[in-house]
Amino acid sequence: MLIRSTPPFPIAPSEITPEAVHADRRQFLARLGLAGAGLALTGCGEAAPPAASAAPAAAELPALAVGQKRNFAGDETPSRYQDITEYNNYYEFGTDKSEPARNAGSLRTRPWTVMVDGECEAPGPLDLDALLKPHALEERIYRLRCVEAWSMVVPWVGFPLADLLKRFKPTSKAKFVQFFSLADEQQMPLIKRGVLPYPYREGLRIDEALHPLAFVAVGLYGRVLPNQNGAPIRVITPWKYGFKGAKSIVRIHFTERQPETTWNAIGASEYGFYGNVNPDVDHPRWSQASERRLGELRRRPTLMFNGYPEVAPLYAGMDLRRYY
Ligand SMILES: Nc1nc2c(c(=O)[nH]1)N[C@H]1C(S)=C(S)[C@@H](COP(=O)(O)O)O[C@H]1N2
Ligand SMILES: [Mo]
Repeated sequence: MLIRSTPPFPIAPSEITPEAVHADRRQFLARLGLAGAGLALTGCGEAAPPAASAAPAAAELPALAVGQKRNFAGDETPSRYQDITEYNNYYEFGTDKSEPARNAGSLRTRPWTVMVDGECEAPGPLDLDALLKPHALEERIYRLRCVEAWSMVVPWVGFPLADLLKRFKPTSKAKFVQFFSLADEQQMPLIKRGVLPYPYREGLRIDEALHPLAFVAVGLYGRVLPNQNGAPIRVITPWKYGFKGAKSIVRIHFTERQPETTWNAIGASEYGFYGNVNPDVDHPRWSQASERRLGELRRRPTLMFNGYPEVAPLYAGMDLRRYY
């Protein structure tokens, strides 16, 4: 007999059979050419330091008019510009951390259109410049913690995600919002080879997306976002693992059902839909208790919600070991 407690949200990770997860994972590794090689794709927390490479120097990117500046990382020092822009995860441009900086020069960020659809009263395609126009830019220094157990501190430039989403008037049925990255094989070398199921997509519960910490980034260190960091527009949810923040967004989709997300589809046991940073819930293949901060020698303890406890009420009453 199947006894079901009513889950607060559909399709809990635990409802997916381990067999399905393993099959997915094998297929995924096969696509990467890694099956049987005994290679872990992620968890490369001890990868080589960023190589000096072709990333444009900060001074080459246009400066942004930044108003308010706020530090959400306590006394922690922002990571070096070079580390932030030459050590990236952007699989459309390569799976090695140094590849996005070398390959993302082919990304054209204008003209750029964002399609907004689903459960909202004001859908439609929006030209990026029209989309950005009403928003005053601010700087927010946030920690960024990758699920692979490395981290950095980034001075993002952008504006609250809630301010953007409210403009589209989500309906009462909009329980979730999904973000799609560009998937253009002309501009992105790895789309055709299918390293991930593209387009890269991510999603948030609507109340998470409307939380004041959820941010839209269009720049860093006072300048336009380098392509490898997700230009021209990306999502940042600092209390979640980095994979929750889709880069180079071309579509925003409001939906009633929990949407499919790229990493969760590949391996739900490894990459939960929630993706909240949690030192007590280990990845099946490594501990999440500590992290390697780029530019530092000693590991740091990982903080619950990445040091943003103000998001805890979003998860009141939820078992964070089950919904991870
Ligand atoms: N489209 C897309 N978005 C993405 C990724 C990706 O591969 N493709 N990687 C994610 C992961 S795993 C992380 S840790 C962050 C890294 O952002 P950064 O390179 O700006 O540090 O981007 C996220 N967004
Ligand atoms: Mo990540």
